[in-house]
Amino acid sequence: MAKYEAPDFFDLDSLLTEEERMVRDAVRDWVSDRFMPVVEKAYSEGYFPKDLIPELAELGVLGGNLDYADFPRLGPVAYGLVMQELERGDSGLRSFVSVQGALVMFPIWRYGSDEQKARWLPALHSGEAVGCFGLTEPDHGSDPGGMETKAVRDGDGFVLNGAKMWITNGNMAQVAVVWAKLDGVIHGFVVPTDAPGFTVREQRGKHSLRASVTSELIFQDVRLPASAILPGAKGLGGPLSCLNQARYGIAWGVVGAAMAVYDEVRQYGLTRIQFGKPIASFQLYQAKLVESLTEITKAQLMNLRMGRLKEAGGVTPYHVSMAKRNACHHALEIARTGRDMLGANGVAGEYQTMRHMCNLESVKTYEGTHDIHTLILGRQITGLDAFGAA
Ligand code: TGC
Ligand code: FAD
Repeated sequence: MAKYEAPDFFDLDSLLTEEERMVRDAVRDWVSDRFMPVVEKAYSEGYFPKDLIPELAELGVLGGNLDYADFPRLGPVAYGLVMQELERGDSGLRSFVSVQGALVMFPIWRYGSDEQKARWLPALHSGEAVGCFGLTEPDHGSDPGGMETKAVRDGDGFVLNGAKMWITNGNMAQVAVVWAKLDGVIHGFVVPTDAPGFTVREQRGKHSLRASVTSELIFQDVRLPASAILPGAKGLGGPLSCLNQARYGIAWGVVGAAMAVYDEVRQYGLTRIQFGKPIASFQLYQAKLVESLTEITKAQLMNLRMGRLKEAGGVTPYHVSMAKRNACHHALEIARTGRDMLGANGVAGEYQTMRHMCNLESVKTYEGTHDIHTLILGRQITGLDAFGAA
């Protein structure tokens, strides 16, 4: 495989701090040296390379942005760059880190008791424990407010019943952050996956995110102590605030996947000869490269601005929705076009473009589909709610 040359057409590198560049370069090198050699086998055989978790922990990327104990406290831009570099490797790798940090550690850190924080945050940061986040249900995806999973009071504690589906990291997790209705209001519960009555089933047969574990969670009379509830979260705003964190990372991440595709296709075009010339010398090939690089550059600029706003405390969920929606749409289009530009080699596992393309189909769907982010932004722009419109 040719050495990766990351596209940076507008010299955004010069707008980064030295620390941000160092963090980015450390993760970029780790992905090249440690992840790229194993990703194709993991993807084709359908497993997450768990043995690399201690190395990810060593890089400080598991919840590394949280202000807790001796965590490295990565700033928003450094965190975004980490996501970009991880997803340059594979969306499944970024998903693992996103879920662990933004969807499991973040709610415990933001809404948890001191006891929950002490029990789980250090273990999740060091990779000794893996977490998963259960919001989606078989009958409630885009509309999580309709969830049927229910907790009822039982003495001092609770009893949990219901099911979650499409849950990243499920079968690898020791702990699940589960969202359920208690007296009709959504609350979060920190549930050890070995609790009696808790069953986890892997969802096999995906044609996307194959190097990521996806599972169904089933709760049948799972008894929980009073200390299992997240004391600070009440209502749908609880899980949605976690999604703001994860969607922020996805906006950066998918640009990494698009950068990997662009680099592969550009290098291929320079060496693949047809009609006696490199195919990159043909105008149609160049036009596709130009479109791809332009969209990558626009998304990189949007992400950097979003990161600086986040640093200053000025980012809103609407900025995040626009960045996630835009970056996923264009990354997927770039990957689809890139697959075509590689000809027959575009379907071979030796090249990474089709793997990214298949992954991005999921990334466009999860954490709010393209349509749902359109409706979120449409409501913000007009003040009119089109979610339930006929
Ligand atoms: P709506 O009326 O808009 O809001 C209900 C309450 O929530 C508050 N809220 C937010 N709070 C924080 N951040 C946000 N982004 C928020 N959006 C809304 C809102 O203020 C309100 O609060 P209150 O106090 O007034 O009750 O809700 P709605 O029922 O109209 O629903 C719309 C909504 C927002 C749920 C929908 O647009 C949506 O986002 N659906 C998408 C669901 C989704 O993204 N699921 C993701 C599951 S996790 C996942 O996919 C992980 S993949 C990870 C990986 O592998 O990387
Ligand atoms: P649906 O909500 O059924 O939507 C189907 C289609 O209808 C979409 O095109 C959608 O845009 C459209 N649609 C829905 N509502 C409207 C509307 N009002 N107007 C117009 N169009 C609409 N969830 C978790 O909780 N935790 C996880 O860790 C997790 N990991 C995932 C990993 C993978 C690989 C995948 C694929 C999904 C994961 N999810 C997870 C679930 C994901 O968040 C949901 O799939 C997503 O929110 C969409 O829900 P749905 O699949 O039920 O689609």
